[in-house]
Amino acid sequence: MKTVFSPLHNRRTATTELDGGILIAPHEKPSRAETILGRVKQEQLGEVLPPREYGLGPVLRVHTQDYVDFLRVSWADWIAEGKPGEAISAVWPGRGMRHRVPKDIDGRLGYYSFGAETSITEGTWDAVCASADVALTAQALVANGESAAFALCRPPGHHAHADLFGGYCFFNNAAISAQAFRDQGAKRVAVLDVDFHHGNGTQSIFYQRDDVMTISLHGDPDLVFPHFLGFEDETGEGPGEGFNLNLVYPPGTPFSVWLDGLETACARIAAWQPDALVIALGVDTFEDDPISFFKLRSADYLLMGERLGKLNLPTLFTMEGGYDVDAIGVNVVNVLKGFEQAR
Ligand code: OKS
Ligand code: MG
Ligand code: ZN
Repeated sequence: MKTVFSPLHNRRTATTELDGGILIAPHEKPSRAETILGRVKQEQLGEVLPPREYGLGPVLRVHTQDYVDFLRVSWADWIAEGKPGEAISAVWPGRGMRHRVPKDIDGRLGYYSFGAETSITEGTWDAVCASADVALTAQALVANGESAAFALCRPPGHHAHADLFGGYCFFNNAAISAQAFRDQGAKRVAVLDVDFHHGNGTQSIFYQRDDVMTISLHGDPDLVFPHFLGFEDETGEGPGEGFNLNLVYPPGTPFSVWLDGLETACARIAAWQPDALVIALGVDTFEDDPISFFKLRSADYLLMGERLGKLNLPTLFTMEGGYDVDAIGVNVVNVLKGFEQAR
């Protein structure tokens, strides 16, 4: 399987994440991508390619123009106001307040985000654009006949809505890619999110549509991020009714239990016979992940990949979460190797 990777991910080097009332060094850090790349090479998974540049056209198929414009200028606007730290929102439009875009940067940061853990920094825009290019380049490989490809995206994307950033995500690389498959003629596309967290952005973007099915397995949002979306009674809306599936699990969930959910997800996908599959691949389901509560072990990722491979669909993997950097390379590449073994 080919991997697409851009060194421009390094333009995102945030130094602050608001966590537990203090600013910590972000969990979502450059060494994550470098470690995965190292393991891809060590295991000789396949060729590593740089991305092509696609510009904002495919991004604007799922994100709003005003949101994209905001992201492009947010750092410059923050600096122009003479702010001393990284750009972090401290205010949001609460219940009963107006949902309109304010002029000042503090107001716009709140309007376009849903959390304070994700700071905007000098190179963030460059890295975000490169991450989407990585996804689109890998998507094109699959659209042009490769059986599968790995988009080593950083920053990740699955939490980003059409006009919201948060959860370390800015552009929703999985959603952008799913839409690209549609725009290139695929009739039905499934997005399966195996990251520990709910893929709230992806769900939201396709919630009213019957051409892109979204499924996510994740930790119970009653207990964990993103807190306000991802419950099992969210099944889609209007024409999208029945095209969203959330599979929610409690703290301590082992692979044996999680695999039941994957089986349910795979059965639903297989029955629908999509033309393409996008896997939002996070490995923060790992037992030693610092921010999550599932108990998957490194060997389990081989079996996960094997089950995904058995779907026998043209498959794009987009990299999402996973924060135990010591294990992230092994776990990610285990999924991809298991997948290939099943083909
Ligand atoms: C806040 C924790 C924020 C968690 C963000 C989750 C990022 C992630 N203290 N998404 O898949 O891994
Ligand atoms: Mg998930
Ligand atoms: Zn995650």
